[in-house]
Amino acid sequence: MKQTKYTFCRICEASCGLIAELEDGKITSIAPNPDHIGTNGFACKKGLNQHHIYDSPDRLKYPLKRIGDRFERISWDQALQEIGSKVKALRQTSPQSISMYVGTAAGFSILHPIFAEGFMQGIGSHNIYTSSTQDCANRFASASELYGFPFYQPFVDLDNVKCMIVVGTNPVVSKWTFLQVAHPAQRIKELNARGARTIFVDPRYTESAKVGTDHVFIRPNSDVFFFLSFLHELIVQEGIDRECVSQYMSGLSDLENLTKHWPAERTEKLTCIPAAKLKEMVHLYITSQASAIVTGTGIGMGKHGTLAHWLAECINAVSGNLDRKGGLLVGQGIFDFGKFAQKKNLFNRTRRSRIGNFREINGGFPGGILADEILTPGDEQIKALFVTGGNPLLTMANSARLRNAFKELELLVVTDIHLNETASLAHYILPATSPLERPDLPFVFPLFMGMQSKPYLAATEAIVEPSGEQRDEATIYTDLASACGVGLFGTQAGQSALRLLKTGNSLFRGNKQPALPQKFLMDQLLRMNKSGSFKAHLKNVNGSPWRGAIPGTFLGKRPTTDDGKVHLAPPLFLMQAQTLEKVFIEELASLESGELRLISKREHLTHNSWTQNIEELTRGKMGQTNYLYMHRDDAARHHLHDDAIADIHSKTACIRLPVRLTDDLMPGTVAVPHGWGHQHAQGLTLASRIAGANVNLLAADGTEAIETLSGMSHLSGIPVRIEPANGPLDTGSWSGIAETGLPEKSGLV
Ligand SMILES: Nc1nc2c(c(=O)[nH]1)N[C@H]1C(S)=C(S)[C@@H](COP(=O)(O)OP(=O)(O)OC[C@H]3O[C@@H](n4cnc5c(=O)[nH]c(N)nc54)[C@H](O)[C@@H]3O)O[C@H]1N2
Ligand SMILES: Nc1nc2c(c(=O)[nH]1)N[C@H]1C(S)=C(S)[C@@H](COP(=O)(O)OP(=O)(O)OC[C@H]3O[C@@H](n4cnc5c(=O)[nH]c(N)nc54)[C@H](O)[C@@H]3O)O[C@H]1N2
Ligand code: SF4
Ligand SMILES: [Mo]
Repeated sequence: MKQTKYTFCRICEASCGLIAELEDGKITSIAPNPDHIGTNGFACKKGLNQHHIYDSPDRLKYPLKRIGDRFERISWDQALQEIGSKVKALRQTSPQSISMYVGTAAGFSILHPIFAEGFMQGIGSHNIYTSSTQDCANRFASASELYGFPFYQPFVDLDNVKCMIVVGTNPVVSKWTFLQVAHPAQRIKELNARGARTIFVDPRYTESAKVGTDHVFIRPNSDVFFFLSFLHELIVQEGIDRECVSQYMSGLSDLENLTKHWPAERTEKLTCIPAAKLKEMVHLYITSQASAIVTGTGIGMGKHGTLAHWLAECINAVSGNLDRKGGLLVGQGIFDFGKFAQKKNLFNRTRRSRIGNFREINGGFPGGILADEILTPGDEQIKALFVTGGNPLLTMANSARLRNAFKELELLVVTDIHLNETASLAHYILPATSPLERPDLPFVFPLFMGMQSKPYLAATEAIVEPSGEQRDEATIYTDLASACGVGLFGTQAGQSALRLLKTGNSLFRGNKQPALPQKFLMDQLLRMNKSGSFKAHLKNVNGSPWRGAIPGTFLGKRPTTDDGKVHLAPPLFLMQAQTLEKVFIEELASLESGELRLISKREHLTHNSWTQNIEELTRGKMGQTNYLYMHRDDAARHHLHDDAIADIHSKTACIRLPVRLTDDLMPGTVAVPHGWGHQHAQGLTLASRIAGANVNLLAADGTEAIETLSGMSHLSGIPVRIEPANGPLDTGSWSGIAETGLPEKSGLV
């Protein structure tokens, strides 16, 4: 039987509206939905081919248990019971010995992260790690200090902005971050067509920069100095909206004191942005009247991501562009999340990590100390880890060390749709439903914070049934809580209610896996917040019109700082800024020595580490390996040419990759895409046969390698040394290439 079903994509923030064609319950094709009011017929190749990922013969269908170096199918009852009894035993000694890593795929389901967090609350452990210290904890740390709430993330008013300065994000490939924008290339072109200036500040002449009106190269990791000079110049050119600042903000004089040491003439040597160019940019930013600086992971993954992001936010705020038409808006979702969080004291936990004394940011500790937390003996040493919707062994810093740490765990439970490299080390693997096998509401940022460039609300059914025993994560974590003898969210009454709901719902599911009534739970969320019903939104297959972010609704009204003002100069940040003199000297020395800096590079056809197991996304030369991208002058200096094989050395490891020459990188900067190097994944048949190396072998972990204000790992701007390879192309090693030049093979278990 043929059917047509409407849904939306849950791979990235664009959340494109999709139409799936089905035959006998299986998806045969996916097309963009041309009538969708938010995404207007846009979708990318990943989204349109996702059914091949979920229908792959490698898809996890049953719970698995590792016996020796093999996995055996077991029943859900056995898996839950055995995991539960191990957790109970560990919990008696220390609840903190049980930890969780929440990956980015979890964020693309509304219930998954809530129930995973609820499980950890039930366990009584605060040892939670998330992929946010790989991508955005700097933004959360900054917003917590400035506005009192991590999720106040101002976003550009794309419809009205006249001068947009984009620093460290490549929306044409990534499809924007911290804002839902479908078809970014078209949106940027629309801006240009109505006379706006779109300036990209990036060490690479990116796909986005090519669409923008201007591009400026910047030395990796020097953004903090660029923003210091920008703010300095903004003050000199009298671009401060003093009335707005005095009414709604505090701390301007501290910023003035800080920036006076950093005129553009001083920082140009390091940033490689001529002072005259920066002054011109500031002039344009001031005179355009509707301006915005937009940042992304390029600065977050750098060394001083929190300070850099903080300064960018300050520039937007003190110039009067925050909360103004054409500047930056602070959205609101189906409820006032900021007020709610303040009332419930949600994000003000003050715990410190056992290793390194790091603060919790958004209820999570830095991923960069996870290996140390596992390897360092002590009362709260981590002995068990739940990994949910992530693949830390490819995506986190110093993967080789992390992998050795994971081998020491007494219990590793991975909930995923594939047997990836992290799952390959697990004691138990729990198969999850795929995005298209679960009902859902939009991504948390639009739903809770209104972070959309075209506002709408939507709901989707599960459009296909799982073909095995896969379960949704809300059900998995409720069952795990029962098996571990704890109540989800720490309440036994709540746990009993959820169990009842699940039993009731499962009665009507015939042969299907038992499950919580997900649609009912999401319906309650909508109704509680007077946002319609799940059913009503389902009917609007093209999205339901929704209120957009309104200028003038934030300042003086919603910040949740103690005095309701924007705190421009948090003491913690000012203190950290004192170290910048030393940093500047070191960075300059590095530049002058000709030291190469390695940055990341996202690609159209890969999504972090999980899209390389299907033919549709790996065809052609570019789909068979990642490359080392180099400027041709750098390559010549290092005796390298197109397709030559290079060894890339960092402080932690060496990886070997073929070279691709480009004129798009600034000299002194090289780039390697992440998420590659699947040779040790037991269950990724295709991906494990293709080439490529894991670039995160080159990133350092441990307390010294972490950005202290936010706990961010340093994954971009890494100092590297490059030379022609003195051995064969790497076909898959965990510790990189040994110094002898021979690929070091390590066994799986
Ligand atoms: N060098 C370098 N490293 C980086 C980055 C970089 O730019 N450079 N980028 C970083 C960024 S931005 C991020 S967010 C992190 C990502 O880090 P992770 O979240 O650890 O990695 P992903 O590869 O996104 O892993 C997602 C996993 O979820 C699984 N999955 C997909 N759908 C579902 C589902 O519905 N349920 C469940 N349970 N699992 C599902 C996939 O199979 C995959 O294994 O890594 C980062 N690491
Ligand atoms: N196709 C695809 N789309 C994705 C993903 C994917 O893996 N593939 N991942 C998704 C995820 S999880 C996220 S978080 C978002 C991230 O979305 P973005 O933040 O847009 O990520 P990138 O595309 O990596 O853009 C980072 C940019 O920063 C630049 N850069 C690197 N170092 C520096 C520096 O020191 N200074 C400056 N100024 N720039 C620098 C890089 O050259 C790059 O252009 O993308 C999402 N979308
Ligand atoms: S752009 Fe993102 S949301 Fe849209 S189809 Fe591609 S992966 Fe899915
Ligand atoms: Mo991310």
